[in-house]
Amino acid sequence: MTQTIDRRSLLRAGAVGAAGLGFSGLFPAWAQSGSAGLAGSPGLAPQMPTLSGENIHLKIANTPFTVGGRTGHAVTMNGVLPAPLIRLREGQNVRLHVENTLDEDSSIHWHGLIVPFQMDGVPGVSFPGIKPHTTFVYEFPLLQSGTYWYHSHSGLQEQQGHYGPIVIDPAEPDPVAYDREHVIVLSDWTFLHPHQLVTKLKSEGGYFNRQRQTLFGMLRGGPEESMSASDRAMWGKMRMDPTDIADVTAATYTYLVNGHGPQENWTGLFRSGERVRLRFINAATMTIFNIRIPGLPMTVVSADGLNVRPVTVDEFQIGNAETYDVIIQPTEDKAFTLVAESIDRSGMARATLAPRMGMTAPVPPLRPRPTLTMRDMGMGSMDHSSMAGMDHGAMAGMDHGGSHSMGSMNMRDKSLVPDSVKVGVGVDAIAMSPVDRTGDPGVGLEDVGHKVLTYRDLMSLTPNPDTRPPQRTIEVHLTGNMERFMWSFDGEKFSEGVEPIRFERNERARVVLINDTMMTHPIHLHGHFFEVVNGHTGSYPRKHTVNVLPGGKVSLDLTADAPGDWAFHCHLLLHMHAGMFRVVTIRPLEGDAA
Ligand SMILES: [Cu+2]
Repeated sequence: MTQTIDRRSLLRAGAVGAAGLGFSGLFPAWAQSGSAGLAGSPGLAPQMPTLSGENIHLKIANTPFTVGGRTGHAVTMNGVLPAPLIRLREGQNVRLHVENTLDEDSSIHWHGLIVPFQMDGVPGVSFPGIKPHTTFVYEFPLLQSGTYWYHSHSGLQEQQGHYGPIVIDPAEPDPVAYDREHVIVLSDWTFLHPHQLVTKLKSEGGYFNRQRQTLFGMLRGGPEESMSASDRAMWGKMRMDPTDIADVTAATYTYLVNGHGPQENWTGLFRSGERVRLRFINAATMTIFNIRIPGLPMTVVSADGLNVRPVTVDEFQIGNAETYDVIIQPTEDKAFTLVAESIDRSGMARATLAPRMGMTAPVPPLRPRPTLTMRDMGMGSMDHSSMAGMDHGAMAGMDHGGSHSMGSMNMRDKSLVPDSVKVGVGVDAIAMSPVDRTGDPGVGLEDVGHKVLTYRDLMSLTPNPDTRPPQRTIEVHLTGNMERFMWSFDGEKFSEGVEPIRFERNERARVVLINDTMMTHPIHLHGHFFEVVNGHTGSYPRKHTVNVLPGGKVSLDLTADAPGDWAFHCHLLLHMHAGMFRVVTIRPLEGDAA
């Protein structure tokens, strides 16, 4: 029911946007933001505050933040949300003076930047953090170019607005031609204190999932109606919930584009015929987005900051902390709506691309909510008929008898669990036959009737720098207990005593991530780019963050060339906070005896 109300109010917001053109003076100033792009143009300021040069000053502070007519408490940098755009040039040096005016520790991590580990900004791993009312100076050379971002790695500050974009211009001529560019920072805002989010999720894993399937819902209708009788019976038998796609939903979140809610309708300007570069950054803490611009194809030209061979799509899914640059070329004098639907389709971020301020395009309604499939449950290689024929006891040795809540399975037959996975209350399932899903477009996008990007579509524009085959393979299981909101690697949540994952310096290793849960986890390794093994040997896309689909496995080839201690974690903030985190240790350090 809540969902119906949310959807209606969103539609209403869209209608106001469309009808309100003539009297935009009625909107408060914050509702009228528009931009000519990063370069600006006469009469219109550049898109957002921009910091450049060798010395950059950032001040972390408590500030009010207003969206949808309501004001809440944010943690910002230089008083704005998102934080200022930091625009630098490949090959330069930068000193970033970060003043923490909070009464608690803070930090900044430069997401995707290749820096000495002491500059990586993860408290307790790479440095002690920035103490209250002190300044820390980060200093490093810029060894790369592209679209990146920065955010707090302390507590849950990122949820409170502590994030901003980074653009690094290439030293050599840019292989991507464009006439204009916009940065598109996507995020999720809540007026709840993030600790309240955690408390609610701990008390009931599906707290914010207002869309959960119930037996009543099944009878009443909804997407389950399109499921076969055997599917329905199977879901029921397993007491699992095929609509459990996101932990935190539009029930509490307002989805933002450049700090603007759907009603504020941030607008990016273009002139008809221009090639416009959109630099998408998913800075959300708990939201994976599906991006489309109805009526405009998008040509993906870079992923996680690095150039890829251009590939044209109608839609793409962007995990937390991923970035994609796309080129659009609108040839008509009309407005387009930029739609960023949350993966569970409980809500959307919305913006407008238009030749002039005040123009809008129709806002499409949220599409029907997706449901999980057998592949999402880690039964990808079993065909449907064999599933349907399975009896309860044979179901992968899991005992559902003692479970009364949906979405939970109790592990019984431990012989089926890999030795590396610690069995306990924190693990409610193991994917019995995980499959390579790099050719899949993402949960809910299998059947949308147009071209959706997959990882298999991505090929590095330049040959992979290290073509050595991996010397060894390690497996890391992504594990959890959804109902109890417990998240971990290999069944073990992070704590001081947990062993780091160790690599020899310059070792070439294959890391296989196996997702035993029914959620998509965007997994991030600091200090490195790894190759996503997707069939294009020698031209694998090199990324810092990879979405691992439910029941899926992804192989990453890693050259462990950055000595030091690095964070390795799920970029869903509350999953990381719950323990889906490890330290990766690469030795020897500079100066260590051989
Ligand atoms: Cu996760």
